[in-house]
Amino acid sequence: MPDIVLATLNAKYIHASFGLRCLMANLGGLRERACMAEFIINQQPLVIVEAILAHEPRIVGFGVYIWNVEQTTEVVALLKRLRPGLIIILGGPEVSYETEGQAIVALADHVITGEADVKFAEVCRGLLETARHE
Ligand code: B12
Repeated sequence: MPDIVLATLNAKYIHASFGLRCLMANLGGLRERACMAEFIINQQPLVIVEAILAHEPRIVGFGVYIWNVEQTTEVVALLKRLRPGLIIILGGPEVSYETEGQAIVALADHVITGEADVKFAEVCRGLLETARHE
């Protein structure tokens, strides 16, 4: 089972997420402990949540864009209700500027603004290391 799930809600099935693929490619040694889970904005939040939790991850990273912020907020709220210990990391253009006051940011554990190719791997490595020593 992967420790890290990289997820996003695309607007349509044909719009695959380049952002997630960049993060995945830069995970280094953590790549084998991660998987991608892409959905579309028309799917029910509970269906998305079930699919993510089926992987039994410790960290879920969401790519947040203008077209999915509403639905992703619902998904993150549900995940936190069902698995309060699950670590949620957000990134993407919709959470990269003026993040204060955003409902989704208040629900998340970490937000990485801007390009996260290197930073996402660093943050995950730190979090998984800390958990191992607790
Ligand atoms: C290609 C593209 C599209 C494509 C495909 C989108 C897709 N889902 O793949 C198409 C043509 C479909 C498209 C359409 C639209 N787009 Co567009 N698009 C782009 C564009 C030019 C490149 C995106 C890209 O692949 N970048 C390269 C990747 C590697 O970067 P990235 O996605 O930003 O990911 C990085 C970070 O954001 C971050 N990150 C991403 N996900 C995650 C997840 C985690 C956990 C973390 C930590 C970090 C993280 O790290 C990544 C690597 O550095 C950008 C502009 C740009 N220069 O980025 C606009 C952009 C994403 N689009 C934008 C908009 C507004 C739209 C439209 C709404 C326009 C319209 N009015 O119709 C539509 C609707 C979207 C739809 N229907 O899906 C805005 C989004 C603004 C926002 N706040 O979200 C952007 C930023 C352009 C802009 N400056 O306004 N778009």
